[in-house]
Amino acid sequence: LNPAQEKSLSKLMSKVLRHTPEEFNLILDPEDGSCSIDSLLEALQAQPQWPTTSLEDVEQVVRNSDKQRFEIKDGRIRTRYGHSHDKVQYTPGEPPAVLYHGTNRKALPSIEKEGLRPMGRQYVHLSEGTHFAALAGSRRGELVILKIDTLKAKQLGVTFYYAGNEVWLADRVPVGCFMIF
Ligand code: HQG
Repeated sequence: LNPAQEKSLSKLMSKVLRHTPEEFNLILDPEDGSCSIDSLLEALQAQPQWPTTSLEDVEQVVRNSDKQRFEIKDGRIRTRYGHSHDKVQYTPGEPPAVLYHGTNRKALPSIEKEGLRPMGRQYVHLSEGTHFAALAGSRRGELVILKIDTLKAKQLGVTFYYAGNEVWLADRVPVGCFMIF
């Protein structure tokens, strides 16, 4: 795959594994959101643009994903985060004292009023460093990075889940435990 094809296949795999598996006749494991690599390959190959997709192509996308979006284990594949579809189960974890969330200037008034909500996804996405937050927040306009005081959040009833590779998830982050970084 050339870089453009790789990006395009990565987007398709994200769509299948995060958002609309049923559209591709796939059923994901309700616990971890995984499916067998074989069934993913079959689903991809059924797409007009991807009839010859190979295991090597999928492995290339997984290996080169800048944010390590995918995980392959025991012949199965899943996305680590980002799901809008089923609520994948994560184990609650003990986050570092500070986490970051990247958003855009236009969303701020609403976030300052109602806190961070998952919006179209199952969880609010947070990160240990500012890099991931900056990538996320820059997609929709002027970047604003929020700094979350996780101890305060826990006192307000927030549970944090670790999705691996510096990414943390929460059902919500209420007002009173974050500020502009
Ligand atoms: C905002 C991508 C108004 C929130 C990214 C965000 C990330 C509110 C947007 C990952 C709000 C939701 C996740 C409120 C939150 N009022 N706006 N109360 N609460 N928001 O895409 O975190 O490349 O669902 O700030 O880079 O941006 O696809 O979440 O701007 O890593 O792997 O509502 O997905 O990764 O947007 O992105 P999203 P996100 P990939």
